[in-house]
Amino acid sequence: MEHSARRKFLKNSLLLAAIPAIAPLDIFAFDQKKSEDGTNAPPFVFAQIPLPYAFDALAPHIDAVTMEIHYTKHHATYVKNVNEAIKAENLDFKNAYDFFSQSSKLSAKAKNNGGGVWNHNFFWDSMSPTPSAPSAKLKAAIDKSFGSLDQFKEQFTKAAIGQFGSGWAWLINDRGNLKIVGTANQDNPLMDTALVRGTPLLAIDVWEHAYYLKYQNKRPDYVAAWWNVVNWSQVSKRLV
Ligand code: MN3
Repeated sequence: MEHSARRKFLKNSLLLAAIPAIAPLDIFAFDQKKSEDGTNAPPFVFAQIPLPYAFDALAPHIDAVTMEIHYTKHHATYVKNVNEAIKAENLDFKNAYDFFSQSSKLSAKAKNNGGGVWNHNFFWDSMSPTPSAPSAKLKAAIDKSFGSLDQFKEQFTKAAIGQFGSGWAWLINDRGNLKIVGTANQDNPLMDTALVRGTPLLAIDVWEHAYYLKYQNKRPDYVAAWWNVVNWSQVSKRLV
């Protein structure tokens, strides 16, 4: 390759490498709070999705008191705090993707609470009292990346149990490759600060507030029970 062609090739490679692995997905637009006139006029602010089931719907795997406190106290507080930060700091993002893709520029209050809102919306929407199974497409992608559904569950469980302190375990789609990643606190794989970025497909909250009332220190029991309420049809829809 001659010199200038090589330079052009390198430049193009760098540009390609800079394209984030995140697909903007309409199905994740559940955090887009509309203005009072019904439009998405700026600034973008975060909102809680309505819980897709009753507080006691996931019992006995997740008990009603934990669900109620988690949704009405923890999650609601993240909404209040991030929207306070958006106002006080005059933040003007188009949507949550825009927000997280610039998380390295955000204050700790904006980043942590914004992650807190989005992650919980995603988490509620990843569970259901109605059993379901992965679609053929998702099953094939899981087999390709992990060998089998059982091997995937084993590795994901390990990541969830092994996440030190407060955080999350995620299944993400990184341009066709499914990966399991952990994030601390309220970080998520959409953030430009994430070690591994990708489109989230499934997540489990492993903060103690997610399980301590029923399971106390026994995080492995919580994770084992949680598999019973995974909304596989929703997870399947996220693989596009
Ligand atoms: Mn939580």
